[in-house]
Amino acid sequence: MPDLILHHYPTSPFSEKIRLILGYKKLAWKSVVIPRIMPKPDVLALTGGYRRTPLLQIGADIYCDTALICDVLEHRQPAPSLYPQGDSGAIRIVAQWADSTLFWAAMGYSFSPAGAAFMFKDQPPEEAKAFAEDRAKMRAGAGRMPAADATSAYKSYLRRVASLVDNHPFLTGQQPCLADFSCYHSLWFTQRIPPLAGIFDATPSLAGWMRRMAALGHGSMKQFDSTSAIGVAARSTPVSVEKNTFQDDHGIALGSRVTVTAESFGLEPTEGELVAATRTRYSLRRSDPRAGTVHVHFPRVGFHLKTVTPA
Ligand SMILES: N[C@@H](CCC(=O)N[C@@H](CS)C(=O)NCC(=O)O)C(=O)O
Repeated sequence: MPDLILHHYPTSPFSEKIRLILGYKKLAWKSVVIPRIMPKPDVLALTGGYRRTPLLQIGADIYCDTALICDVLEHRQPAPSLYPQGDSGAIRIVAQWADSTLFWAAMGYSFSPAGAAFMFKDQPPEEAKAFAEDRAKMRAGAGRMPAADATSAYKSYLRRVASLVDNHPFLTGQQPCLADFSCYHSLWFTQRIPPLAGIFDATPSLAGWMRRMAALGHGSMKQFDSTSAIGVAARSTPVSVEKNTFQDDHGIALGSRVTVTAESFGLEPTEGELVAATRTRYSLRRSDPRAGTVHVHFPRVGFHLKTVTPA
């Protein structure tokens, strides 16, 4: 089976979600550390535009967005499952809430002046400036949640999550499920900023849960580099998607030239030929001078599909 190659960086919360799932499933993987701000030429050689973090590469297949990456990992290694009580809409709904609403409150709180000062304290001022400019551009004009509003919301959300772990070790019982990983990564990010970690004092049951989550580890990881990862793509053939059932919600035929763009931030489109559109994902075939022919996959939820109008 081709290797799992995760393109990520250490401080990325969504990457921590995936690293822990790799640990929970005891998977071996290769680690490519990518830049946290643009430019990211080696990422774009694989995705054709999408710049968010992380990406999962398996040969010449590139999986974007952690919602899809979780499905891919669950398929590759079904046990232990991300759905210990069976796949449930409720777990996916909580995970989606955590990856959006909880995440943005946590970021609004964590990037308050005290948090930002701590995060960039050992870096030259230009780093902080470049990071702020990159993220402002990535949000395409949408502001970050004001720190005070984010703090209020985050405190409420922490109480809600804590209430779920009052009576059992993980959110839904004895084993972690997808919702645990989605709720955890934002809190992990805050926990790493000591001047802000006092926010957890009001919800002590979270401490034990966070320790149990951290103890899942990151699986068996080997360092890799982006040039070698692009070489892997170039030498591989994407998995055939021809037999996939086509769900056409857009009136866009397979074989069309399309773009897929994230709905909310990081709006750089990926352009290619639509080779599959299943119930849950889009797959685009594209060619890159270095990576060769790759299939780039996106979840339907959270992404726009559009045809490219000929110039
Ligand atoms: N919905 C996306 C969100 C990913 C996301 O927001 N990642 C952050 C890092 S944790 C990001 O892309 N930041 C900008 C960047 O890395 O370029 C997912 O689940 O993968």
